Amino acid sequence: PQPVRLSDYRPPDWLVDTVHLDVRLHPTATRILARLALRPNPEGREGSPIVLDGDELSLKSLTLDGTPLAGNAYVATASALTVLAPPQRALTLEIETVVDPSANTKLMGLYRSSGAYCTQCEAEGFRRITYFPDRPDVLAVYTVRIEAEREEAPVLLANGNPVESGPVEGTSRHYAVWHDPWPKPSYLFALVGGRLERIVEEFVTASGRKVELGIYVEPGKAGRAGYAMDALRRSLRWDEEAFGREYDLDVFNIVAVADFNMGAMENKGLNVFNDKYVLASPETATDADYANIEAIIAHEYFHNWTGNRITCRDWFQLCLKEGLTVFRDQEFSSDQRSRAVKRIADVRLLKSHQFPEDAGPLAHPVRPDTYREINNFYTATVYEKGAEVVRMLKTLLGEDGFRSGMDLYFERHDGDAATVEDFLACFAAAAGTDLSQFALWYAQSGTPQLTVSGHWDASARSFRLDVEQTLAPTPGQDEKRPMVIPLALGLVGPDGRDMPLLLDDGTNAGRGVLTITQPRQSFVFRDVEHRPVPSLNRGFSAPVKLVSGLTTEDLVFLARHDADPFNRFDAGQSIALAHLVEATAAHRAGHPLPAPDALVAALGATLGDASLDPAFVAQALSLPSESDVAREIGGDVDPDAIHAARLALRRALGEALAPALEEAYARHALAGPYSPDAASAGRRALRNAGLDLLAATGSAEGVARALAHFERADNMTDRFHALSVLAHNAPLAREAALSAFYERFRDDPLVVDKWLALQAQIAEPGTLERVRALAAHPTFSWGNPNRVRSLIGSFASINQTQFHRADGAGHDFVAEAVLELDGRNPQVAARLLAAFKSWRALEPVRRSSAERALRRVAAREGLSPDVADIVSRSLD
Ligand code: B3K
Ligand code: ZN
Repeated sequence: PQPVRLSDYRPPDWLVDTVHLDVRLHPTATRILARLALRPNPEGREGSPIVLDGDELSLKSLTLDGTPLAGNAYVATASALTVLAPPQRALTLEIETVVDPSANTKLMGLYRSSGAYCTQCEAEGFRRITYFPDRPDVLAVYTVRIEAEREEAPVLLANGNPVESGPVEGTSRHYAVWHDPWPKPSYLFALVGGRLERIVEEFVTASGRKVELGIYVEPGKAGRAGYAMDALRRSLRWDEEAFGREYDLDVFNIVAVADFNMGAMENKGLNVFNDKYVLASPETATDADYANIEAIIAHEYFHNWTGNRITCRDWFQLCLKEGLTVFRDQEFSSDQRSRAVKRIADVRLLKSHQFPEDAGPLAHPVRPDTYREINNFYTATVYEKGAEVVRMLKTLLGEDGFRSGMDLYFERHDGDAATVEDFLACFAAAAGTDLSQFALWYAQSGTPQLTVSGHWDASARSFRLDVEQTLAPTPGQDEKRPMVIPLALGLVGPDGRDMPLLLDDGTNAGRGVLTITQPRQSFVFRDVEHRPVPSLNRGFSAPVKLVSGLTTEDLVFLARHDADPFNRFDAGQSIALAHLVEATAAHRAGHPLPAPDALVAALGATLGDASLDPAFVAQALSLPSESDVAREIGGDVDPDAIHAARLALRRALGEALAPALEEAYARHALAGPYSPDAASAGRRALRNAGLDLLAATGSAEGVARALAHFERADNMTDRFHALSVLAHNAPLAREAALSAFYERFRDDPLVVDKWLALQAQIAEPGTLERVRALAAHPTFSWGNPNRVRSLIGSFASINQTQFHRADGAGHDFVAEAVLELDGRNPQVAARLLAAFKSWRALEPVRRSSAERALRRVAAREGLSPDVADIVSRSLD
């Protein structure tokens, strides 16, 4: 397909005011009658034909204002319906199409999951249901009538409010009519029909409106929807309190389905979810699952304002809804849990997913300016870096400036299909500042590097910081301009306390944030009595790679004393990362590995500090991942050497810290029934981090402790964590534990997913064979995205040593899997292929095997646009 360019944007020629859909559900032949009230757009091109998008559609009938159109008055293909010379006035088209939901393996448009009918329309799925101007700047009011066999689909849902329902007289069928008063783009359309069970609660909004909250799940699973309901209720309340946003319909429904291409979808008033992010019970879900459910329920709900009431003008503006909504869900989780720990987790995710994307062939700006397949742009860059850009805006403008900008955005653009420029203009106006340089964060891809050095002048009692920013070229962007970088910092004195920040011009470094705008800048602080240790980029105030030149002693000091919890955590990680890079090089050179004394000192202090939140300590104990180390090394990467270095470090820490880890393990044992709250989860996380390091030593006690933990566990967090400790550290105890786990949960697909994912991550040469065998296991299905992501996705994106096997068999296997999947579900296939994104950073042997595998994919005839796009950018 031809690339689409932002610079080619033109307003639609025709607008749609109302849509009436009449949908007769049938397993293989669902009939859709669409009545569209169209009118020429005064801002479009005069006299233009009506061009409607389609995808694998066949037209059954077509009328204009009630009269069938002559065969020469229109052209209908599978991908478009063109009315050639329509009267240039308001008119009504009635379009009849028939689709086969049972044959829809792409899971876009109308499809079936466990027998139920459901839809997914973002980004371009509505055109698989009916011909339509399927673009986000065409907003219409929808009325939907759904009809189905009562037996097959007793529940019938669509967007908006229920209007009427009843039997279809004289038949075994029934119907329901839904009306959504809020104009919306077609990508927010949804309908559901099926045999579903519901939990329901009433919510009263701030202004006293009553809203019925419903969560629909497969029969028998309602008992696992309670936590999602609780999270939903808290989300509605939080958006009122934190952003002044109220819900705007009489009902809010969530439907959980087992077959879903991503996490969830924010359809107006009818969110459809991957059931992985709805269903939870202590026996089946881990603390991490609970936290994800809370965050995703919130995220989709928050889209009601940032995405639905204000939508995107075109798909280039995707970050306008996604980055902003991720920022909002991060803030929600921070308020519900520990802000510091949430920030640590978010930055870990950003560094592990977005930084490599930004450093490889798939790098693209937060707002891309060209795409061939929009579904490939639901990326860590658009979502997570997009959220960081909003966070920087808040840091730069301050709490009040940011809130005024948001208020203005909601006021000015409610009902609009808006752009990034519209969004920034609200903040510029509200805060009276110029944001044109800041806007480069949306346009320039790549991770800026900030090199900072500090110089203390004892006689002048001053401290100078020299700051240099650079941004390396990325695909399509050879020249870069300097960015606006909010650098939050503190100067930590010898007593561990922050010193006052007085710039030499007498001004206070406002709120502890320096604003970097130039390639090179210096800042001089006065009245600095002692040599400080600068704590830079506090709270990760900007998504940059910081090169600070701090010594290991400085980092150990910050790990003990920094008042900023993020930097306190990060200091320990920096020590670990530097150690791992050095140890990897030593391993490759056949030299003895260095001793991790500094890290032992830092972590020993952290473990010994009873004032710290256990969840924080658990984060501190969890080392940078193998791919974090690979990213830090940057090129000529040997995953086996990284693995060996990391394993040796875990062993050394387990040995050196054994007494403290054992003590923490004992002290944080919880009594009483499982509760998913953040404090309890933090204690479990700390115990489990200890369990892991103690077992990494390979000692009999370490393994026995993990085995006992596994056998005594009364919740999935403990049970699964112990299983994973055994799987990674205790080859002899592993198989029995894995089969016991499987036997216990074999009928629970979401738990079986954990079992699949864990086995795919074992860093041993036998894993590839194991994964092949599991792909043939009756529990696996290429048709279910959760199964595929658990088994094949985990192997490719987490198991660095086995995916990147030196003999190339891992690369070949994933390439084959991509090709196998592509005929069935291109979106899932393309996502899997993106696991190759850092292939150029590998050492030469693995690098050429990755390239061979990519070329094999590229050579296949008839690739989907999704896979063709990823493979061609990967090889560019
Ligand atoms: N907006 C959806 C993602 C749609 C992905 C389409 N390929 C979920 C979300 O971000 O909330
Ligand atoms: Zn979203």
